[in-house]
Amino acid sequence: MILTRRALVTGAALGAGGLLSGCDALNGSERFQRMIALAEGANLRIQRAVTARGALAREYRPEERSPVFRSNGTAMPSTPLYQNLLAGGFADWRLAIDGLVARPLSLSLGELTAMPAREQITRHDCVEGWSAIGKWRGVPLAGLLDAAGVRPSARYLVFHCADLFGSAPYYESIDMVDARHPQTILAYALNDRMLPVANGAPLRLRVERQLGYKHAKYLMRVEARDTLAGIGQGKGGFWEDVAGYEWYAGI
Ligand SMILES: Nc1nc2c(c(=O)[nH]1)N[C@H]1C(S)=C(S)[C@@H](COP(=O)(O)O)O[C@H]1N2
Ligand SMILES: [Mo]
Repeated sequence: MILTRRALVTGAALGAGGLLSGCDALNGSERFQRMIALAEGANLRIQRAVTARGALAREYRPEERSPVFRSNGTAMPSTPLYQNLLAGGFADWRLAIDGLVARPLSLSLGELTAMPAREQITRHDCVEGWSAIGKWRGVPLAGLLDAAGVRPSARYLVFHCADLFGSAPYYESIDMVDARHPQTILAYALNDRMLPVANGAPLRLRVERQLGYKHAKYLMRVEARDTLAGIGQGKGGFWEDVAGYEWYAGI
């Protein structure tokens, strides 16, 4: 049975006159009409959701960059571990990629900067009411996930950071759709210079379709997991835990 809009309309119109048979009778039923309307609505919502998630964030021209890319949240992690890594020029820093992966990785800054890179000039939007446009250079996360052999059971990536708020480490998480988005990179440079400490040195996440607080700075570890339970208070991020921010902060 092929349903066209015309058939539905005709069915509905004829329904009043009682001249119905077969499919037309079905088309005329109010319950059936409602069902079709609901299904169309659901399809549209799913369609929009799928296409929207994969769409690229706008990229800007070099001259559109903000004169200063301000810092927010932690500007200088105070832990002895981070201070030691910073004092050594991050020569001893490693990024761990582990959890639900076939091949856990431990990558130095030199190894990361030698990998194929992506550059993008994007706008960062913070919920606190400011935006800034900057040029980021970093390693596409999708390639790193393939190198680590992320398991099909992994549903989330959790980003563990070096800075603490009191005794709570900053952390964030994203799903695999955002993890494999072409503009999702682990960035080590801002505006053609190595990342300043205030902006997350030596490595920070750029997840361009989401708000600022999702872009975890001071990365130490990327953990592939099947649940967000058991980390922090279980809401998937520091601000989600302490202030009820949305876990999916799509823009
Ligand atoms: N580790 C860590 N990551 C973080 C934060 C933080 O305090 N610590 N602040 C978040 C917020 S709210 C924003 S808006 C951006 C700010 O990035 P910027 O300092 O480069 O401007 O980093 C996000 N990532
Ligand atoms: Mo923010």
